Amino acid sequence: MYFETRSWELTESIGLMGTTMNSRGLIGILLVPLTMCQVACWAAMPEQLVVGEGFVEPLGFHDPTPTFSWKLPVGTERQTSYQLEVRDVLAEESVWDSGWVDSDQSVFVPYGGTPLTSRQQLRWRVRFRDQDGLASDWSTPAHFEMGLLSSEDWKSQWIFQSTEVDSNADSEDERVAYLRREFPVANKIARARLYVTARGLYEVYLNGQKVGIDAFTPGWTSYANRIDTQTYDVTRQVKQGENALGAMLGYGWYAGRLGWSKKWNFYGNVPELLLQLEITFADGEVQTIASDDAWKSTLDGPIRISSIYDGETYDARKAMPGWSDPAFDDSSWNDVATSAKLETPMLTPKPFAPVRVTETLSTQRITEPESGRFVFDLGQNMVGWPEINIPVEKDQMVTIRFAEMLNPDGTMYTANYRSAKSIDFYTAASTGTISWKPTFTFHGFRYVELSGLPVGSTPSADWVKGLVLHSDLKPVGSFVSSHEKLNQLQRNIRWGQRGNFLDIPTDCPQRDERCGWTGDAQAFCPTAMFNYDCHAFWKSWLRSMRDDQSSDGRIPHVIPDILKNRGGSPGWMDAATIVPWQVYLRTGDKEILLENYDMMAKLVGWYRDHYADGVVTNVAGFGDWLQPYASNNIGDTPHAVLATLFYANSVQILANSARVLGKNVDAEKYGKEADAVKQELTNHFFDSDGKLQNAPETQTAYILAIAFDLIPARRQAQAANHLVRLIDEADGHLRTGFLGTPFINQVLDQTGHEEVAFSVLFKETYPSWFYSINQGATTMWERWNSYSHEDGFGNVAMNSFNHYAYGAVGQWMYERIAGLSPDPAEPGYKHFFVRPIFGGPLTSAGAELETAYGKAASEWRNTGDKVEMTVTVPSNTTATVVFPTTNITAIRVDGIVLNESEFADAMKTSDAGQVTVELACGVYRFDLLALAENDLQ
Ligand code: RAM
Repeated sequence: MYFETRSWELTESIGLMGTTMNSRGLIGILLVPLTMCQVACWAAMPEQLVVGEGFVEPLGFHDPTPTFSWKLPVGTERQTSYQLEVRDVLAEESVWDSGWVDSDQSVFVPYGGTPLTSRQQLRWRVRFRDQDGLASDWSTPAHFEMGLLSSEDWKSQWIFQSTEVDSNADSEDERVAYLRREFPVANKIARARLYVTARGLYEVYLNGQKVGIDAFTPGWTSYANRIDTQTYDVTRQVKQGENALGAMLGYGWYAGRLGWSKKWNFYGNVPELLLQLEITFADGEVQTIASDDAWKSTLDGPIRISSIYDGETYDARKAMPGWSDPAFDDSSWNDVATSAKLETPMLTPKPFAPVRVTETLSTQRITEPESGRFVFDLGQNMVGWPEINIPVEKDQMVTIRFAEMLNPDGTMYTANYRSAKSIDFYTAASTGTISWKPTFTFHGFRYVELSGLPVGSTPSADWVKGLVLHSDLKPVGSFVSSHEKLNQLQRNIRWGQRGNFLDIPTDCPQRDERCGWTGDAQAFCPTAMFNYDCHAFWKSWLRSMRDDQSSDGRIPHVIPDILKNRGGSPGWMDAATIVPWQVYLRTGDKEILLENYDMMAKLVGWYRDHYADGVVTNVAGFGDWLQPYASNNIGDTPHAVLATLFYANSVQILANSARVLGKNVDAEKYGKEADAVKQELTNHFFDSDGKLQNAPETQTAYILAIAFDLIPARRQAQAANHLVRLIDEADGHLRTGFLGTPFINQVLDQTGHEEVAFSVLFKETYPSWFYSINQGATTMWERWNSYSHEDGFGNVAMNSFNHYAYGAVGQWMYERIAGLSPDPAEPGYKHFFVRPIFGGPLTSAGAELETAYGKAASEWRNTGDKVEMTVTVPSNTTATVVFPTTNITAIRVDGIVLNESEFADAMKTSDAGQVTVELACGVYRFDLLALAENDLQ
């Protein structure tokens, strides 16, 4: 019976392939290997089932009304209907059956059953009908399990070590607390779940073994409003008989030093733990071990101090072997203090991936610039921990220092950490070899310096490794070209993202800052979405933004807000509109607009209250931050200009969001407001020649007015000419800061100045992307000249070597150099554009993106007599290829002129006269024969 079913499936698959091949006209040579694979292993069922924002079989899921997404098998053109079933595993009953639904929607399909409840275990499966009406088999089922969805689920108490009872504690120290309790388990265990969180940072141990592989849990949210919780399956770690739970508590972002002044440490004074271990026995009985007054604690463990900024001090002589095993003697430990009130209104499962070690870097080079101080070069500026394996001498303290750069004499350059000490200390209990890494601190570094080693030690490369830490997001995109420096730029952008996506999007990861700066985040968001799947990451951060929005509508400068100054900086505050819109555009998830809609409207309201006759007034902020050659940090573009341009952009995004959400009255109202502001600002700030008036001319003012589409088309063309003039006057260089830089290439390109766009990007001299690379950058820098061979280090007051903001150019590299961009009309790559430009010194470029539907890709290669283009369109999507030419006869598909090929009907001409072709899923190869100058567009 089984065999018969399979063979029936296979015949159908092969038949299906035959039809789809013909109807899609794929290029034979590329299709052959694909087809062979499909005959051998293809099963016509949906694959890669995920819940919510890309969660694969999550444990401790957060959303009681999730969405479901699946991919169609390669070779299926499109879905015409689907059926989805969700079952409760323990109750063995269906909780939702969608029935057959006529729809091509295969991503973010909303759950239609009764809201899911805490601890519920679910299994779901889906099937679909394809373009020919053929039904697939059911998918392999996927599981997920809910976490504790409400604060009400917690029967535990917050527990902590009060510093008053411990003479070892100094009030200035961020002393790590160790907590423990033992418990017997009498029956046979069916399953065990650990639900846990902290005000501060925690690591939990069960019977001597760390639970999970996550770091920096529970992460950083607006703690007064929400604290995330974790769920772990500990069935295998709990045993019948005696057990012990242990926890370490670090001060972290909650109680530790934050910001460049002690006064901003306001969340709480000491870290606290909340924990609930639920053991279900074979007979269904549940035993719960909670955090409560049965726990004991001490501050006298080996981690003496651990501070995010300052580093960790470890004294191995204080090690407490077996402290989280049963039968440890804790008689010298204190009773914990408890607080029964949960206080934080929301304790909910963490809605995105935790921080984990994602890569280990090896030492590339060792130097000894000063006697007894060994400097290990990891070859890459990174964020995380050192892992040291070194010889030590009893009672000797090894000092571990970090630096992103070296001074000219080879010593560590640490001045740019400002007040963050960022030093780890290890004191040895006995002579021998040790292996160690810190726990509740992280460092931003390329170099590690060890001193205090046994006299006469000869260092070796395996003494130091770099453990790279960041939110464990799935890499989804890649960009590569024929130009090594452009590829280095792409690597630097990715490293900038990895270094600054440690639970929240930070400005920098190394100095006494490391905050969720909103301006940097909105600038980098589109690029970030190409490199990693950060959909859920942004969603969570936006929740903190909603929590911290001030009542008058302003968005604080940093989220979570530790500055407590309520914000108000144009371009920074607008993260509230730009980030939700960009995430929607790139995922198709409408919920992100819905969740943030009120926040957007409140921000727009604030702008409105400060606006009259074409200008937003009474506004301050960071301006066009760090514009080169400006008289101060805020650049030359006045606040009023920036505020007005961002107001117009934000109200337009609000109107667009209202339209997407079907809020038609709002859409019309805000649409009118946007139109009026645009018209008035045009009249106020631009003369009839598109030249700036009532304000100094700056590149950024022109760039933003065009990028946000705020001035009429004719004036945009004129304004672009003025922009090009300003760039000429700057000897072909940018004069833009954090706000203008992200759009400079895009604006030049969209206004017909592609070659200027390329030349700005490929400039080797200051200020430019390649300039930093020429000075040795392995990630993005805060300033183009944070260091230069000629002048040394930049202004130490703000000199980060890991600052992703200027990495925002990655968007243009993906979208235009490689040519892959989403379509706002069918977001999330349901339909997308392939619009490469073959410019600059490049002979090839390409990008791949794993969309929710499957892989989309665009590659081109100029062989001299032709440009070969390869386009990949995933199942259930369509794409429009826009060829950079008006000459149809130059385009060949499989050697045949395009308008004589089977694509003739799918061809169109764009408004600009360029040839376009509409494609269904498949892999396509086009050849563009040598183009005459005047054919190029
Ligand atoms: C700096 C931060 C950040 C920037 C603000 C205005 O301190 O590093 O990048 O957004 O200032």
